[in-house]
Amino acid sequence: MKRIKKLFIFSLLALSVPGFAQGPAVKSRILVLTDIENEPDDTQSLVRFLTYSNQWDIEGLVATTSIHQPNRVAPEKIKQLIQAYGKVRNNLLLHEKGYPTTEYLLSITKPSIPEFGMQAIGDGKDSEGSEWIIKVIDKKDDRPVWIPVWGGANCLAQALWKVRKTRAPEDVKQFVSKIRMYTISDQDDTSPWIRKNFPDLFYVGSPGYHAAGAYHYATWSGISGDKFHGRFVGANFEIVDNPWLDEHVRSHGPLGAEYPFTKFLMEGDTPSFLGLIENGLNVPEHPEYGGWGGRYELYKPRTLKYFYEPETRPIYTDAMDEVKGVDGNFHTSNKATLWRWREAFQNDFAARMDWTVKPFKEANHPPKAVSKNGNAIKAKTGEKVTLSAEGSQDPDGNALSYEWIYYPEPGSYNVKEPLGIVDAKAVTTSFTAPKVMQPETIHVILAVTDNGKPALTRYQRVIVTVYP
Ligand SMILES: [Ca+2]
Ligand SMILES: [Ca+2]
Repeated sequence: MKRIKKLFIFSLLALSVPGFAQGPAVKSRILVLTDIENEPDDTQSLVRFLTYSNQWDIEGLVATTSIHQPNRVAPEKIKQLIQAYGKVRNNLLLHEKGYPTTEYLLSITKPSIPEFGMQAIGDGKDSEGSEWIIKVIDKKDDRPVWIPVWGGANCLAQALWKVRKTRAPEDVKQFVSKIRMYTISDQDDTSPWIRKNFPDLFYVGSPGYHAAGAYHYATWSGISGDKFHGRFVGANFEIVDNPWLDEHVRSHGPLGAEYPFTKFLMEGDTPSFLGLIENGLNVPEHPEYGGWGGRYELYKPRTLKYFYEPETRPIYTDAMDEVKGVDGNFHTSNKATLWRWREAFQNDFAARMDWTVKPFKEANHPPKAVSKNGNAIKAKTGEKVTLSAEGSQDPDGNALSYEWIYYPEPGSYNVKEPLGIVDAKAVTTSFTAPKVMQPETIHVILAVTDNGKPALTRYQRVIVTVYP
């Protein structure tokens, strides 16, 4: 009875606000592998991750090794951060529902074995972590399991090794089909091993590579890259630098106090889950669409930094966007696919840190962006395509501003010239469907930003298919 009522209410909501249909009705399942304690940035990433823990069904937090920390795993550090989160959980619940309990999070925190790379693969190398990974993937649940890999991948490699050794090929295939893996470069030699041995595995990774006498930085470095890490002159560095983090994160209660000072780059591991946040822009199953975590296209990657092995298969890897930077110039780079959203995802994190210490009325909450005409529009060449954000709203009653962004790169049309959107800052606007020779897709992103502090942005992605 209750269920029917819920379904009824949900369908009413879906009818009244069509854009909500792609909202968080189904949460993503996530299992994180982290070489936490190798340097400050895993700890930083885990603080941010915990403030979003109500967005997902978190199913595992596994402490691993990596090239930077080959003989140690540090589950105790994960537990320390969960305890700090426990002190602010009640306050987070004033702002949004669904934050998991500390008891639950502690129960899914597991260690891998403290050995490096392929040395930890084979008979007798099972660990609490690798057994847990198998258990989570085997669960009777049709949703895939997203596995952000912040260090080495050998705990997952051992799980795959064991499943392949003990199961029939079709069962291995089924197991692999549930995995969605994102690695922050190759931090041990099991990443290339996984790619080679499991060619069907959904794999997103940006290794960075040497070419033409220069090192090309991995997409993930766009999270906070600075002069030292490749001079991303178009990106705003101030909002990822220590003074900003002092003001908006470290000064904020028991969880903020756990956020360490940045030694190299802020949160190098965070791009692995930024693209899983429900914001209306991110479409996790389509890394080539682009989102807060950057954009990745399916092809064979270049030579890898640490563990060279000829690549045998395509993965989702570095894609290029042309983006206007804060310096006023256009930049075409893989890092730009990530730093283009930096202000929005930093403000979002700052608001969530406010949630850990402030009452509802003193903090900001994101608007709800609505695309009145839905997320898939069909049009013929020469036809007028109407775009409307009518019905967008803000839970704090903030004033909203609108921006319709033509995003050429993910579409098949992919023409860099402006699309001719009549007034890109209006609630309702239009453009004329361009001339095409065959059906082509055009991605238009609606960004709705409130005037709260900090200003928060939510999106709708409208994919217009144009027919000749
Ligand atoms: Ca790491
Ligand atoms: Ca607001």
